[in-house]
Amino acid sequence: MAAIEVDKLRNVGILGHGGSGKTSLGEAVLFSAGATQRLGKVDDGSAALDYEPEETKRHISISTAFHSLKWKKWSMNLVDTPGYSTFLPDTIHCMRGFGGAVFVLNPSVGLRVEAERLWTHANERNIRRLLFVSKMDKEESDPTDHVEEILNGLEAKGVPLQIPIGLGENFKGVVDLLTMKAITFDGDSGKSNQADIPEELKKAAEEARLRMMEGVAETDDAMLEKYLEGQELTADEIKQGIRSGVLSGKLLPILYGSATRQIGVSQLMEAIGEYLPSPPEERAVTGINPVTKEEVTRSFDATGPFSAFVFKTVIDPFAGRLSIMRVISGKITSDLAVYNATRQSKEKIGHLLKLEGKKQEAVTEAVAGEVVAAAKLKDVGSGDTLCEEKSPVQYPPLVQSPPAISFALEPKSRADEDKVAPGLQRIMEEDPGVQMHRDEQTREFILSGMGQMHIEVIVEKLKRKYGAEVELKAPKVPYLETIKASSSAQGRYKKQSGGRGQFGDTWLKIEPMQRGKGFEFVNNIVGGAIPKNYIPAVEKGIKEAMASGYVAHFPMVDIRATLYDGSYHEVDSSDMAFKIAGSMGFKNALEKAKPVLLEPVMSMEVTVPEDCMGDAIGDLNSRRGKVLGVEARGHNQIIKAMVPMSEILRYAPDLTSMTSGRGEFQMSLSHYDELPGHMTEKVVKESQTAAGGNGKEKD
Ligand SMILES: Nc1nc2c(ncn2[C@@H]2O[C@H](COP(=O)(O)OP(=O)(O)OP(=O)(O)O)[C@@H](O)[C@H]2O)c(=O)[nH]1
Ligand SMILES: [Mg+2]
Repeated sequence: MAAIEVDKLRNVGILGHGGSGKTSLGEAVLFSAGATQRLGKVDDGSAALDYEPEETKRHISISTAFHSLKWKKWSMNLVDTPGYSTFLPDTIHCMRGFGGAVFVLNPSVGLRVEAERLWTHANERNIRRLLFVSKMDKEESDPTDHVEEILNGLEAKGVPLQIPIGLGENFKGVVDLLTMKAITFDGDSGKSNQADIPEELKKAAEEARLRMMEGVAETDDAMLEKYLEGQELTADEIKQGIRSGVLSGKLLPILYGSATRQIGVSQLMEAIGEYLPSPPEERAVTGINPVTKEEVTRSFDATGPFSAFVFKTVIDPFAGRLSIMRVISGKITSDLAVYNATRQSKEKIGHLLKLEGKKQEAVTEAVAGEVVAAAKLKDVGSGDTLCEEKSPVQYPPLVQSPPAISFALEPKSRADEDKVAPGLQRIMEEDPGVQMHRDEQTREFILSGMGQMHIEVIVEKLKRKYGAEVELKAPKVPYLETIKASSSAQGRYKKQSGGRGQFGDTWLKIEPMQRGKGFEFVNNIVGGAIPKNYIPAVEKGIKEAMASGYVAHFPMVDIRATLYDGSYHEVDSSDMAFKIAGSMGFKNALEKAKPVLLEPVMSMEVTVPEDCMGDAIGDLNSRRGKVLGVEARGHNQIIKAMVPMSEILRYAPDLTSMTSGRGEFQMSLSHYDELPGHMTEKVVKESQTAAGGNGKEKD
């Protein structure tokens, strides 16, 4: 295999809302480039990028897929991500694998909540983007103004590279504003012809070209001067201007097309090559040196010391566990000894594979910027950094999304029982949105995920891959707990028994933190009141106490705990004693800290026909919902609302009967709010019943 030319490499993600046409676009790109022999279709299950049985059955993407291709002088690695909110945790993690993306938009659908979320994440990760307005064969009115409006809302500066020729069924191609030529396509063959701009589009094309030049000129003083003096910018200048505008994140080129009809696909590929960054042009990645804790910044440089970030794990039926990583500096080879900076352990690389849809191809090396999978590593999980032991670096870990829905799982038979836990363990390695724990009291498996469909997918996978059949029981709301006041207390653990005693003594202050901040531990011990080596044990004790809650045994969050005093005993103190003292101190402090329950609140978008709107809003209000606004979309109304999860668990059948099956909704976890006081008792009772009716402490 020829060595890769890094400056010609484009790692491109495809991002956009659920069903916007990402996979279809990926398939069209692969087919145009000759990477697949026929055009894969989502609808008949033939897509190379949606190959898992759970995906082909539902015609949606559930897990991110990778495929490489060659196009002209460029090597591309396409990363097709899921778009439905239920499956976004995987998309968000996989954003660590690319620095450039095609954002797919359907203007008639507008900006969906999940698209907005992805946009924000892409901004945070400095992912450079092109906008592809897809499904133009379905757009019945000229989308250009609407696109601009959406982009204004996102505070993005769009520059048109094209205008569409024809709409809906008559969509034929695009006018290229750089060459001022009309590119039209023969039927659905993907073959195009170039001609002069049709008379009726000339004016619109001129205007759009001006908008493009204006946008480009604004990013560069010299060009702006030339432009304002009325001089034409050359094609090369415009291209260069767009490129630097995209690389600095200031410009968003807009292209139009149809994936299923293969219109505008090669134009998009050209734009990917011309305007999206090669790895060395992406922003360098900052981590820390795990030994000195100093910041370390690595650019995508193949000559640097090796480092890579594992952002996804796949359990392949044949190849075993695949750790999918992006090489950030240096190179990885198939016999390399590496250091896992996250787990502080050594690993030996064995088989290296490139992912081609569901297939893999063996490779002997991968250099900075490339995405590669290593098979059967000993102890590596998603979120780990691999590096050279003598130049260690640890990149920021993956952010976990809190689960939105929980069910109790019941194995169908005794034989299934033994397979459930190991099966779920492996599914959790692959899927960042899944969480599972065994409730000690009820001995139930509690499975948490991002939504109803997500849970169904997990159950199917559990059966297909691991032979475990389960039934789902009533969903549980993942409440949390926090405190509303600050307080201080002592935790003193002393035990004198036969031989060596146990002694640990801590003074803690606990205070509420802003919602979403999690947990912070502050060590304010001065003068060695507690020796340094016992401090981590105190923190561990506090964390354990937080995990088992106070009001109704739900995990506690948004608390800062400050250890400010204590004492120790030369002989009797130990990690164990300080862990218990930390936990006792925390529990003592809780008594005066006004602990309360927090409930998850969902952000909802309910689409209903006009005549059902009053009923739908009334119903949301009766569920303690807050309606934020209503928007018209064709004959439908979209109601945006915030509703506590406990009120909306069985919404689907109610909405169906309210709208005679014409309504639909999407929801995702928005935030946690304090549970109204009068409802606390009910939740406490439920948690006691779940714990066996005795209301005993969990720990
Ligand atoms: N008419 C038309 N239909 C399209 C086009 N692109 C995709 N579709 C259809 O839109 C539906 C969704 O397409 P997908 O490619 O699965 O969309 P996606 O964005 O990958 O969806 P998720 O990955 O599940 O978020 C399918 O029924 C496609 O056939 C297009 O350009 N024109
Ligand atoms: Mg898809």
